[in-house]
Amino acid sequence: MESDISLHLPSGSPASSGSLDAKEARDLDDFAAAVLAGFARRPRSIPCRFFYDARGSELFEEITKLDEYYPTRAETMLLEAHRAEIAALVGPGRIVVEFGSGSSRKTSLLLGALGKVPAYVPIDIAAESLKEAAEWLSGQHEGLTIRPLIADFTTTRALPPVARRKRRLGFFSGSTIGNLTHAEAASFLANAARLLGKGSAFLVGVDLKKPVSILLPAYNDGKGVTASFNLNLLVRINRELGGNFELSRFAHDAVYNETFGRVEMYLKSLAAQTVRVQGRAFAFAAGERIHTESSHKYTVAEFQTLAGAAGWLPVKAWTDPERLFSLHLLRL
Ligand code: AVI
Repeated sequence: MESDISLHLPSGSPASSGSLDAKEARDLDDFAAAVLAGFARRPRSIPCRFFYDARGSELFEEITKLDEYYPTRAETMLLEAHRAEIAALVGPGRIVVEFGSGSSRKTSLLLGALGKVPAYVPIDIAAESLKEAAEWLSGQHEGLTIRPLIADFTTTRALPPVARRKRRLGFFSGSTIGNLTHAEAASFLANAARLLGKGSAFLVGVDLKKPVSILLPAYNDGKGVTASFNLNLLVRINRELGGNFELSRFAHDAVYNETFGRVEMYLKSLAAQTVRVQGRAFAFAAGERIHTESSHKYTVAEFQTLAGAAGWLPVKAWTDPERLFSLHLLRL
């Protein structure tokens, strides 16, 4: 039997009407507005969601395979080691709702361990990666009903009808929650509680606080893949917004901010220079930095407190022997 995949768009969403070209135009407007607003502020910034154009997604895939970038490996190992226990704690017959289309490999491990899953609902704003992930998973799990939902998973208000019938298990992997501020993470967890509903469970992968000697190389690797990932934002501005950034005049910078418990990434101007974007001139001082990403790290207790404030009760948290990464099972 083949798997059953059909795309679901939230009713009334702008993406549910109009052509793909109209959607591309909206995405471009969104990018332009975010860059112009981010450059008008101090410190200057570009939201990290714009990393993931086709090239950025490829570079992120490369990052996940780097020796220095431990999170993907550590989380996959935790899932492999504890999937049977997770499945036993979660119980049978749950609809799986994934926030972000995620790494199909990790999702496949979870789906395989859970046995018969009534439906799988991945939620992501990026239609292309959603489609690719759904297609790959349908090849791995015969007969699986897949209902991808094209939506912003931080604010999704309703699930497709198929997901409303049974109890649900949410899945949010890769420590993507770390890319949200504490306030955004709190509001995401509260929204996820509303969306998944009473009786649901939630499996969340969260990167742990650890020595800077391990953290910083993960965001500043020897091969320079993370630097290319960061600088690709400028390539994207040049291509899509008529920018004239000279890549050799900016450098990748990653630092650990002890006060906020997060790795911060920046693009640093190597000289005093003026750059044009969409016909507007922006002067950069030598050494001035554009903030491009924060990646928050949590102790197990810190994350449980954050989740608890949104109504989630801890069931169990697993960590690896080196204490690199944590996997939290929560319930409502
Ligand atoms: C997607 N996210 C969890 C990654 C992280 O570790 O914050 C993005 C990333 N940025 C640089 N390397 C990886």
